[in-house]
Amino acid sequence: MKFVPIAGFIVSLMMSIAHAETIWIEGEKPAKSTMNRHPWWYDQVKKDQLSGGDWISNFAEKKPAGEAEYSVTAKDGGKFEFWVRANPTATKLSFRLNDADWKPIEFEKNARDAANIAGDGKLDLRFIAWAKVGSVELKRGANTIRFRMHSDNSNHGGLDCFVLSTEPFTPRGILKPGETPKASPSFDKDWFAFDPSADKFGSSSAIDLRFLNEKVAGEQGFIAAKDGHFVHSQTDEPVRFWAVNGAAAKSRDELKREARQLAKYGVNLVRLHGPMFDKRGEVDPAKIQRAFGCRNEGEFSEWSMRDGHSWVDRSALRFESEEPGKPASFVHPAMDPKYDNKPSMISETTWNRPNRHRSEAPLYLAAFGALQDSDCIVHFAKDGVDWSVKPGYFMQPWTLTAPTQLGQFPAAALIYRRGLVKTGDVMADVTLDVEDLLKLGGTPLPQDAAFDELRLKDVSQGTTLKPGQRTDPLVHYVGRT
Ligand SMILES: [Ca+2]
Repeated sequence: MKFVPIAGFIVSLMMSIAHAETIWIEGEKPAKSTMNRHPWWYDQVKKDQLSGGDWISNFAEKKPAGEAEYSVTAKDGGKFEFWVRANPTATKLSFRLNDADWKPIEFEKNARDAANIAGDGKLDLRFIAWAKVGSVELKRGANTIRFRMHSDNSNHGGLDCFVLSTEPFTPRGILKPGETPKASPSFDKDWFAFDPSADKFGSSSAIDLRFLNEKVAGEQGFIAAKDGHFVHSQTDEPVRFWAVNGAAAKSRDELKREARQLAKYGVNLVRLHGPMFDKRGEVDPAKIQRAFGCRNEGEFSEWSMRDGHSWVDRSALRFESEEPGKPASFVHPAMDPKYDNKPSMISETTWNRPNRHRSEAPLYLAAFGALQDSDCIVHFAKDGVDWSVKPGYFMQPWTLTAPTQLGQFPAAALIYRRGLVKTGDVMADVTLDVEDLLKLGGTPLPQDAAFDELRLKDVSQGTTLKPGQRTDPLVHYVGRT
């Protein structure tokens, strides 16, 4: 009898191995098709950016919607994640599984990993993106999937491939699960592609910090301010917040996955970027629902490098000046004074890309945040759920889901939240006159770093303090202020 549990375990293991199945089908290989390709424009795309070197497309002004049918064989049948790689731009694409009704595929909320594939590089309709269609039930053996392209403009559309998988699938361009990208020949031999497979959030992970958070946020009551810190109001237990601006997910499914990812990496607060209240200042539940359920406005901006902007590699650890060769600049957003014994929060900060020193950020903020006893540090910005250089179509300066940032979060969050760097003594205690402050009279503490170009516009000119009146800015690196 004592062998039974082991045998049972082996059988269940075998079943789970047998069940894992990923089916990848090329759009350009249908069993039947009524698509009309547009030979000299719409179908002129960069074939090397398409799986299998081609897609199936439809663009025909006076013809009915294009349809293509595919045979799909599932070894065991059951529940599959369903993904398509298709043109997301002003398209209408529907699918029909076996004898079920036609269903539209939602690209607006779900498009991921988007790329312009126009052969001539023009910004027109010719794009490609992955989208998770949802979860479907496949029969054991033969199934049929049909796609219909019925866009308002000439029924246009393009389908590169589609995937059905019993395991979590992460889109990575034309790479199939388990495939590695070709290393660029210019790469040093010590470099390797950072390309982890989809996270299954298994219990064997050594870096999972989910246990640091409550089971459900608010279990120990609302967060309150007490003795200069945040506490759980029912227990008075102090709490520091390692936070991100986000979240990036646009659908409920994805948000669930992202919330789990954030908890794993040590995050315990998400800052919603935008007003969650109405004109009277009352909380608007619809806005909160939208923010959590589907939309995250303001995250998908374009790469913001304009006339007059420059790019300098600066190490914050060395206080390097904005202008190379100039004296060190002892200002930094991590410098965090506490005011009037209230909890203190750095509401958004990061090391922007491009910058070779970006990997300093998480450990720097964790160590000096803990030393200064900051109560919350919000990292800007969680703009993608998956590891990606470009979470949206454009590259952004602050993408967090990168090895240099989120990749270091487990260690950094632990240092900060657990106080593994000890809180320093009070090094400067400054009494300020409220009237002076209201006149923006400034303080002897260095505040320069708290201003970016947007905030500086609100400050009246001529408030700079004279040399000798300032507290040594390095005070922030030895203790509290
Ligand atoms: Ca293809």
